[in-house]
This record gives sequence, structure tokens and C-alpha cells, in this order.
Amino acid sequence: MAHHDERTFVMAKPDAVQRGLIGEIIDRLEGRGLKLAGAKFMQIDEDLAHQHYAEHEDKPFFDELVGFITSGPVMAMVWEGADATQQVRRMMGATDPKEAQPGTIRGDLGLDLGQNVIHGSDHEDPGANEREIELFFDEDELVDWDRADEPWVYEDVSH
Ligand code: DAT
Ligand code: MG
Repeated sequence: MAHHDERTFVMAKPDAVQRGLIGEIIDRLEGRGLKLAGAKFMQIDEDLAHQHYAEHEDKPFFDELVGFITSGPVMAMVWEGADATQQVRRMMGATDPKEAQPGTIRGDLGLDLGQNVIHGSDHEDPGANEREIELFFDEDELVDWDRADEPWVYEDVSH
């Protein structure tokens, strides 16, 4: 099942938590057939925010970004499945919710670039998923399990 086990890092951002959208986000990913491998309801501190968004350090919006992501609790998650990183990005939609297609998470649930509901690892940045998972989770916090419906999601998983 090696090609179904790609893992990606996903986070319901503070706006999603405050707006009661954790369940909706999980529902969409779960319904797609992706498998939850880890989850942590947590408060991001300044140091972790800087590490997580290191690539944006020099951008003019960096301080605002760190302020937002540390402004309240988040739901940090690891989701697993075929092509998980890119598929989650497709489900998220464009970075700016005003540009995101209806039907995507940001396109359905957000209206503001600075409060865009969800984070997912960048599929165009090789290794970003593993790097972010490692930053937020210890190996023993991730669960390796078989979902009962996997044979009904993946044609090549035997019943
Ligand atoms: P994404 O979250 O889609 O991977 P990103 O990595 O380019 O987007 O940026 C990280 C976050 O920073 C993004 O979710 C929202 C915020 N952001 C990006 N560009 C911005 C801008 N021009 N002004 C304000 N915030 C911005
Ligand atoms: Mg990004």
C-alpha cells in the first residue's frame, strides 16, 4: 500500500477554531478518503510560528502572519493517502479565499487573505510535508492504522 501512505501536514487555523469549523474541515478530508494519522489541539508559540513560517521571514506580512497564527488555538493534523499533499492543496483552494474556487475549503469558508482558515503543506516544495510533520509531531504521536473502507477508496486494496 506504499503509494497510499503519503502524509501531509494540515492545520485548522485560529479563525477556523474560533468559527467552529474544525469539524467541517475534518469532515471534508475524511470524506475524501484521506486517513487521519495524528491530531493535536494546541497553542502555537512565537518560536514555533517562526520555524513554521521561516520561508516567509522576509515578507512584509510576516509579523502579521505570526501574530495571527499565535492568536488562539489551532488543530494540527497529519493526513495520509494517495498524493495526499497535492490533493489537500487542491481541496484548500487558492491562498486568497477571494480567489479560491467555490467548492474548495477556502472558497467556501473564507473571505480574507489573512484569515484563510486552513494550512496545508506546499506540494511544490519537496519535503515540506515531512518537515512540517516533524516540527509539530513526535513519531510516537502518529498512528499507523488501516481504515476499514480503504478497499472501497482504493481499487487496488483487496477486500
Ligand atoms: P499558503 O497558506 O496557501 O501556503 P503561503 O505559504 O504563500 O500560502 O503564505 C502563508 C500564509 O501567509 C497564507 O496562508 C496567508 C498569508 N499570506 C500570504 N500572502 C500574503 C500577503 N500578500 N499578505 C498577507 N498575508 C499573506
Ligand atoms: Mg505555504
